[in-house]
Amino acid sequence: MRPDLTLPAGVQLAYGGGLPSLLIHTQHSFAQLYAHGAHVSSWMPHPHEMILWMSDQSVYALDKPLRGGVPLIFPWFGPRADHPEAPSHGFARVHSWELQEVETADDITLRFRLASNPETSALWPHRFEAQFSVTVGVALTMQLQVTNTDASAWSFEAALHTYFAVGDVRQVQVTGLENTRYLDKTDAMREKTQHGPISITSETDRVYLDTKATCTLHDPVLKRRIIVEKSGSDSTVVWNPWIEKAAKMPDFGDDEWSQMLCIETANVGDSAITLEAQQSHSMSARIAVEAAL
Ligand code: TA6
Repeated sequence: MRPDLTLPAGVQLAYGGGLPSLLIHTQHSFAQLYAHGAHVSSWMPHPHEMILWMSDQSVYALDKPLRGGVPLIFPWFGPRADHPEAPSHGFARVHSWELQEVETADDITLRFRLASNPETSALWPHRFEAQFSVTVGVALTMQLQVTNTDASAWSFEAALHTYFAVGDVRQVQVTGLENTRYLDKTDAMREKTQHGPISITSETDRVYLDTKATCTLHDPVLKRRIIVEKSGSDSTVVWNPWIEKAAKMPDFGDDEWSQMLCIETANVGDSAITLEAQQSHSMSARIAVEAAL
């Protein structure tokens, strides 16, 4: 946190579970965020239950990402090509971001910053500045802005790797990606086309291509629809590990797979972003919830 920053009403520092966090209370909702990874771990708009899913097995340590909420993926997605030693999904989610500003109105907006430093440069030899802003209110809005502060162009991938809480993943549907091409990571990255709404009947790991679409997660068990609008993003990733994969992850409870689904606002693969020197790019997601009785 910036040393001269004072926290306004509605924002409290909390200690517990291994890492300091910020508890955000507005008239419309509650959220919890960590400076570690600028990680939103919880969001609950009244009168709904928690919208984001967190594993009961998540680790809360500076060298590990939290399991659940909204991991910030930057500057690469997945394993880094030709760098098996590099952390999966980049370093942003395991770095401490500095809380720069808190703005309170009806909603509360928090702005975090991460800039290149010797640690990041050892992993990725480019100078950058990343700003992540979160607005907590009736909706949850998140924006990742990346600036190339270097002297030459470079490319990056990014994702808001959002874990949504669901009543039973086998009963949900996702609409908005009909007729969209995707790479199926469970089938040797074969390119396929989405026919009809997405249902989850086995391990699902798909990168939907060239899409700016709003997605809706229909949850008949929790009787709600979660709407994910986005801008500055041309990829959407949909992921559920299912039974076997979940059992193999130490920070993921064996029976938790049916309680979550990731719908990730992203720019990955062919949608990676190239920035010229001093150029910036913003990607944002707006999450809203409707009762669906
Ligand atoms: O976004 C889906 C994915 O790339 C899956 O392949 C799976 O690896 C998931 O991310 C979680 O990755 P993590 O490194 O957080 O365990």
